[in-house]
Amino acid sequence: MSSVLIAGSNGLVGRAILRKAPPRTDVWTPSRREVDFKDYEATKKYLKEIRPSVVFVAAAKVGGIGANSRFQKEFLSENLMIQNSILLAAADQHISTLVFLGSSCIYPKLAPQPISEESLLTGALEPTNEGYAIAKIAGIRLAKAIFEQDGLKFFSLMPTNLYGPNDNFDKYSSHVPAALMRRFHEAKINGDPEVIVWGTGTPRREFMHVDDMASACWHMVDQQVGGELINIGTGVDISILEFAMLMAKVVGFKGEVVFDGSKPDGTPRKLLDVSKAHSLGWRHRINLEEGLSQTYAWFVDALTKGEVRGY
Ligand code: GFB
Repeated sequence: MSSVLIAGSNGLVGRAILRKAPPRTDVWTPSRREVDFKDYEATKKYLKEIRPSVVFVAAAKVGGIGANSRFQKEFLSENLMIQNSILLAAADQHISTLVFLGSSCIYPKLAPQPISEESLLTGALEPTNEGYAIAKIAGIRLAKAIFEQDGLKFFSLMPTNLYGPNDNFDKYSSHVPAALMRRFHEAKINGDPEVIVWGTGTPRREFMHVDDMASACWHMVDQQVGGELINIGTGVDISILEFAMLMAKVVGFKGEVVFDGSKPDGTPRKLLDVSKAHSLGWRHRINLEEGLSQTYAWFVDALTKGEVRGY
C-alpha cells in the first residue's frame, strides 16, 4: 500500500483508521479547509495531485437518533454530495481501491435478525434515519456499479453502532454511548440523584469499539474484496436498559436511571450477521465493558485538556 487517503480523518472512525495504519504507510489526512469533499471539482483536483492507491470514505454527516430525525434534509443531501463527489472523482482518477463506510441503519426496520447483507432493500426503513440510510444505500450501489463497470476495487463496509475516543459528545447530536457517558459523568460530579435515558430502554443495540472497525478497514483492503457489501460488528447485542446500567457502572454513578418515553426508541433491534466478515478472516477483539472503560479514561483525560468534541 503506497499511499492512502482518509476522507473524514478528524471524525471518530477516520481518526481510528489513522491510529491503526500499518507502519510506513503514507497517509493523507486533509482538513475540510484543504479540500471540501462536497465539491466534485476540488475533490478531483486533490486526488489528481496526491494519487493515492487506497481511499477510505469516512467523511459523512453523522449523528444519533435526535439529529437524524430532525435534520433529514441535511443527512440525505450532504451525504449524497460527499459520497458522489469522492466516489466519482476516485473512479475518474482510476484509484484502485476505495472503502465506502455506512451504518447498520441501511437495513429494513424489521429485517430478520441477525441482519445479513442480503436484507438490503427488502423492506421499509426506520423513519427516524431514512434520509441518512437512503444516502448510504445510494453509496453502496454506486461503489458496486463502479466495480462492475470500471473494474476498480470499490466496496462497502457497514459497521454496527460504534463508540470510542474522539466521539462527538454534543448533547443534541451524539449517539447513545457518548450521550450517556457524558450524562452519567456530569451527574456523578454534581451529585445528582438521577439520570434521564431516552426512550423505553427496550430497543436492543450492538456496540463495537471504533478500533475494531479500523482493524476491519485495513484487513478488508488486504482481502481485495471489490464490489462487496460486508457487515462489521461483534455479533452480540444488549438492551438500552442493560447498556445504561453498564455505563453507570463504568462511570461510577450510583443514583437512579429514569427512562423518558417521550423520546424516540428507533429500530427495535439491529444485530448484524457478521459471518461474511468472519469468513474473510476478521473478528472483533474488544469486549464492551473493557472498551467503555478505556473510552471513559480517555474522556476524563481529554476533558481536562479541553479536547472533547461537543463540549
Ligand atoms: O445511538 P442512537 O442515537 O442510535 O440511539 P440508533 C440508540 C438507542 O439509544 C435509541 C436510546 O433507542 C435511543 O432512544 N437512547 C437513550 C439515546 N438515551 C439516549 C441519548 O441520550 N441519546 C441518544 N442518541 N440515544 C442512529 C441512527 O440510530 O445510529 C443513525 O439514527 C446511525 O442513522 C447511527 O445508524 C449508528 O441506533 O437509534
